[in-house]
Amino acid sequence: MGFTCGIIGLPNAGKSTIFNALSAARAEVANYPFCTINPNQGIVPVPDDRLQKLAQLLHPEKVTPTVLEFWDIAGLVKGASQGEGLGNRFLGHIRNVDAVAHVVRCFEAENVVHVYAAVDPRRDMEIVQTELILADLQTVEKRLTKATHQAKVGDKKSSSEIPFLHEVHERLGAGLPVKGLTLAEEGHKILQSLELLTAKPQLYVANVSEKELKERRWVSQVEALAALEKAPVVMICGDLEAEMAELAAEERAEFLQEMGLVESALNQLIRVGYKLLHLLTFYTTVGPELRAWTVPTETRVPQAAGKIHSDMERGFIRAEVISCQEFFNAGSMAAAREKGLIRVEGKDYIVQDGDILHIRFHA
Ligand SMILES: Nc1nc2c(ncn2[C@@H]2O[C@H](COP(=O)(O)OP(=O)(O)OP(=O)(O)O)[C@@H](O)[C@H]2O)c(=O)[nH]1
Ligand SMILES: [Mg+2]
Repeated sequence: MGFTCGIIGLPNAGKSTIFNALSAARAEVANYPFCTINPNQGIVPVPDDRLQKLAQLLHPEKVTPTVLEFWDIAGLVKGASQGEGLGNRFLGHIRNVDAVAHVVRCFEAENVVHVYAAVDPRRDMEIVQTELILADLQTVEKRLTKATHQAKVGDKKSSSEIPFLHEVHERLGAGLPVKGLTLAEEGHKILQSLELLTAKPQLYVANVSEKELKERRWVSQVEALAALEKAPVVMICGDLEAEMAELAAEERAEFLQEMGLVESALNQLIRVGYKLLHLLTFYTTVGPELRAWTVPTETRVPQAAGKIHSDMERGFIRAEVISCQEFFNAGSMAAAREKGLIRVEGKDYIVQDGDILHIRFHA
């Protein structure tokens, strides 16, 4: 199962433009609100310098990067939580993602309608945030009504939920996202089962023009609001990235150089999204294939092995482990082995970002 990042925002913020550039999947790009009726899904490889370096040293026949899935979600409007626009459909789709990339329009374009007249990132962000909070309030209220009812007929579990639900309700009622609320452990379990929208990790994408890239008139507004929730901001020139996505790899590198950029903003978006999800990468070399894998931080090695094959988790014996960095220093597996750099770890070992794993298991 992969990890998913939903792209949300107001209509005409540039979500599909960015999604298209990201995935080469063909979501409709049009100057028309709601051109995205179905959520479009796209899978993108996670840019990874270590994997490239490993490939140079190991000469595998095949190199497989790890991926992140992006969903292009229909635009949200004021009143979505009450069913306005594509309200419920919108909210249903976003419940299924692991993280949210919120695209904020920071570009002026006479030919691209803004649903609320002029460019105003602060207002736009507040509209979206308010809708998410209202939707969460509904979810919590529904659950509260149910729990209160069941508590009355003597259900202990339901009555123990009530104080937590009130806490969550109070926070949302104050106009704040659930994320950042500290609850007792029991409360966190209840939170998880509620799948609240404002509990999801969120990053902001400021979709800017080339002019705004230099002037930062609106971007600073986005950064100020994002800072309040400690959310990262990525600046993207949507139409420029879309153009770049059409280019061949070499031409793209030239284009970047001309623009004075080190990497495309899309790469940055993918990496920030990956970090936001608290994911880490480990590597395996099995036969001719060098492969990168993704697991959440704090994953133990048998569960990590289970990503590769369920047999490996079930029959797990031990893992041979070396960090990429140590491997790079040694220069080859043979040298690493000679220097005793390859550790043997048991089932309680917690996988670290950049580990190269060799799993021993009973078939
Ligand atoms: N000038 C300019 N136009 C852009 C930029 N990004 C997107 N657009 C244009 O804005 C229009 C809408 O872009 P979309 O990507 O379809 O917007 P969306 O957020 O997916 O909109 P909905 O799916 O309707 O919610 C298109 O005509 C794009 O070409 C940008 O950075 N600069
Ligand atoms: Mg769209």
